[in-house]
Amino acid sequence: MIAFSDRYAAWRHVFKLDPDRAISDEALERVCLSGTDGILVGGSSGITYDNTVELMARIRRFEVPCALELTGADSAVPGFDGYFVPMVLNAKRMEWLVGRQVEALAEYGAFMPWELTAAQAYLILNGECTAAQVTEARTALTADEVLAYGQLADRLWRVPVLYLEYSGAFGDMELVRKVRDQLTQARLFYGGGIATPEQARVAAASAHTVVVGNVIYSDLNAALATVDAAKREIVAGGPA
Ligand code: 1GP
Repeated sequence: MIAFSDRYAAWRHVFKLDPDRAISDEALERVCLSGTDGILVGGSSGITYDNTVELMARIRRFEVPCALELTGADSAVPGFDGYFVPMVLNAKRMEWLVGRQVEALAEYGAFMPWELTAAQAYLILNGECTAAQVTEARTALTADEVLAYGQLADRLWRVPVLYLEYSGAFGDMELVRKVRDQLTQARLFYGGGIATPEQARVAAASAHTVVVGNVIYSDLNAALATVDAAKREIVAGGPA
């Protein structure tokens, strides 16, 4: 059996689906058969056990690997291929760094499938996005601070995934690349504003894994076009 860490280490492109947003069966089928490396299930608001389990069951009709970003005990749905537990490094509200995770572990720690679970250090860099508002993230960071957060996650805490979250806005790719280049063991996930093949290509050249979300709901064909663009960039000499 392939270890979960080996699986996501090979992801170049993933789609993120939000349990709180409607998607037709036809659109979901196209997403799942797109050739993407995985589906991440997660969102910043309105996530419940019921809408998470429903979306998982629909994705499960396809073979694509599917992981859950577990942001609260109430949406801890069994049956995913893997689980990411986000910890928002620059959240002002402590509960998003360690509070909710401790609450969830106090309840479900004994049942956690640890071999399928990875911590995800989140750095939210778009102050406008819902995740920034919910966590009251301190997003006005200098490049040096961003790099320092990267070191904290990668070297000090040895978190396996660092996620640069620009949700809704295309980020600073030069900075993303700098962060990736200093990582020693963590995988760099980048998400935010990817809506064209060219953006997917540039992001894939700057991060290990690119995450495409919103555009699935606004322009499905554009979303599907990001898959090849991201994966081709890697073949053409993207990050190892
Ligand atoms: C959101 O990082 C993901 O959590 C993807 O961002 O929705 O802007 O594509 P977009």
